Amino acid sequence: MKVYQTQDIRNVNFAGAAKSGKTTLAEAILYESGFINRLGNIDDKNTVSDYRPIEQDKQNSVSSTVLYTEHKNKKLNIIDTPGFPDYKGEVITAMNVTDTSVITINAHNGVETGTEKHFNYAEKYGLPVVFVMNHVDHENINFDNILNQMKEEFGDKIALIQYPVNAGLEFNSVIDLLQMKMLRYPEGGGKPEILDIPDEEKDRAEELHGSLIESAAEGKEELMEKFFEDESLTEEEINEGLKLGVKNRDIFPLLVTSAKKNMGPQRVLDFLVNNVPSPDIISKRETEDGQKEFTCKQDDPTSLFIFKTSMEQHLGEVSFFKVYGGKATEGMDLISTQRENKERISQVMVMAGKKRDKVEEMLPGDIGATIKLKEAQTNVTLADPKYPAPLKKVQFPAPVHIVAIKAVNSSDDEKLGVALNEINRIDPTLIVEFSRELKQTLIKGYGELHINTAKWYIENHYNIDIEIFSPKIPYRETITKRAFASYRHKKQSGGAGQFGEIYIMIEPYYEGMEDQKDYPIRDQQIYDMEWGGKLILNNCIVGGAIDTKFIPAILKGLMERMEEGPLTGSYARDIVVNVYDGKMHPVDSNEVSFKTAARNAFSDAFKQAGPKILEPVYYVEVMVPEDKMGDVMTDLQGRRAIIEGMEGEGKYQRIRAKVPLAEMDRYSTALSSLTSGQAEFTMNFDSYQAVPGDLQQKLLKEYEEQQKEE
Ligand SMILES: Nc1nc2c(ncn2[C@@H]2O[C@H](COP(=O)(O)OP(=O)(O)OP(=O)(O)O)[C@@H](O)[C@H]2O)c(=O)[nH]1
Ligand SMILES: [Mg+2]
Repeated sequence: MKVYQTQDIRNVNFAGAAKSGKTTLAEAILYESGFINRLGNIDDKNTVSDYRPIEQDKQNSVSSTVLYTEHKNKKLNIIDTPGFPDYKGEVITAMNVTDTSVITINAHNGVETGTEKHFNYAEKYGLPVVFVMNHVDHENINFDNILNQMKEEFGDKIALIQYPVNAGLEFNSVIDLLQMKMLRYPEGGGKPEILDIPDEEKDRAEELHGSLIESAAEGKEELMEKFFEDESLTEEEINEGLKLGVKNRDIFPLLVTSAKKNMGPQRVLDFLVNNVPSPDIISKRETEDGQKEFTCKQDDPTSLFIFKTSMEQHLGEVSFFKVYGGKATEGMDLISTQRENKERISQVMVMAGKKRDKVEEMLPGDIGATIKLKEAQTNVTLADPKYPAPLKKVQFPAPVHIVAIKAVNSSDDEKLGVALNEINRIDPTLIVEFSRELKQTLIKGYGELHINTAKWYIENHYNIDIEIFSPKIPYRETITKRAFASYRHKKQSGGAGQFGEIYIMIEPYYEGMEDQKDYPIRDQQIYDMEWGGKLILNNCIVGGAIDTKFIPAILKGLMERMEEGPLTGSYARDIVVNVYDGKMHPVDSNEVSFKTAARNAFSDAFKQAGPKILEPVYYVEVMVPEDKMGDVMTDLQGRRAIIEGMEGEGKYQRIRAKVPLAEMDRYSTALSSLTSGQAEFTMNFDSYQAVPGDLQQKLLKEYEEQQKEE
């Protein structure tokens, strides 16, 4: 494969609502540019982009696919992204490493939530946008209606490049406002006949052509002058203005296709190659320390940013990168910023789904892949040893859907661990974590679909039977008032006996509290619990009733109970223990005896000290369209939420609330069905709060029963 100069490269992502036709459009573009000689489609499960078994099974994209082709001596790199909202991590990544976003709109559905969300991402990352109205071959398509919707959503920067003459089942023609011709596609699509605009379309075409010229001229003074003088511009001049307008996000061009019938993709291909900016003009990435901005220059130090990792049959782990500086050459040694270790680029490849080709070298702005890296993962930079600065990582929103997972057969535990690790390498937004506290493996993602994708891989690719269930809640235990207890541990069986006796008074700890005065404190130790809160141990023993050497054993006994709280076995927190008396035996007292005595005295005192179970409460923000607000509020109230406020933001309302974690189980699914996927939410840990009395009773009972079973 030949080496492309930076100015001859175009990097675009295909985004837009689920099923709007991104993969089908990509397929037609690959076909029209001669990259493939047979046009695949979704139904036949033979597209280049949806090549993974899971995608063929589900008939939708699950992961983004990097594609490339050549047209008019330009290299077009496409990242085809999956449209379902749970795969937003893939879209965000693609937006980070491409230079233009092609957003498809399903003419049958109009502007969808997914369209808006992806448009917002493009805005956030400063990417030019090209709209493609696809699916225009459905019955009852009203082009003008959708155009109005689009203008309402995305403003008046939309510039019509084409409009359909006969949208609907008979669709086969568009008026191309750049060429001022009618393009009529033959049965089966492909190359159109180029015809004069029919009389009945002339007025409309002229008017729209005029507006197109005007928007094209707007960005450039010379064009504006020329336009005023001649009242027109040539196709070349319009393209020049469009290019500038597109790059500056002043113009969002709109093209029209039926990707499935291959009517229109060829013009999209032409348009992209001619009108969207090359990486030298627009592509940039800062180093993490902000010291340097890489702008795809060859005389910069080599800097390859790994944005994606995939597992491929026969190849193993493949790392996709974008060259932000210098160039990538086969056999070069670079520094991986992950651990500042050496990584060799054994091969430089270009990939399009399963197809691949080798390249000798790759210049800045281009997108390629390599294999056999030792350990470098997604979001790592492979850099020139002389300038080993990591580039800024792609930032993902925090996961909001958490489940617990386990292998049905414990003999599969290790295999499951390997599988989960690989899944996380491929999709860094699926976070896997073993909770020591809950003794559960947790997977965190963006929603049920996201988790089910992992499940599919584990069951079908790794062949492991698994169970997915709601995770336990990390409750805490504490006390609300003083209590006394004593415990005598005494054992005489055969040889050496055991004896330890202890008297304690416990009290709730709170920030800024004063030490109790009833028992003079001889020594105080303060421990910060790993899980939050404190344990304070006051040694108030007088007259050597218990030898100081037994204090560590007492502490150990207390800690064991802090770790496994007396009420429900959850972590305990914020407790002051005053040890004020005890007894020893000259021969039988030892560490075990005092540890046991401390454990039991602590448990007894705890249960009398107005014990409370605390639950984690999260700060939740929901963005919801105004008309769905009532339903979402009612639902939140049913989840014991405390609403803290709401504010309007455009046509959305932002609801701020505090909600117990126990009530947030599968909230993403509930919210999505309440609002037809139009709402979004974030959640972050806020604090621990006492659970209501009835819930406490229920939890106590559950624990009691569980103890009986064990
Ligand atoms: N009638 C018609 N069907 C289309 C058109 N484009 C795509 N389709 C069909 O619509 C469905 C979705 O197409 P895809 O190409 O998978 O859409 P996508 O946007 O890649 O979907 P996701 O990746 O899942 O978001 C498939 O069944 C396609 O065959 C079109 O222009 N007209
Ligand atoms: Mg797709």
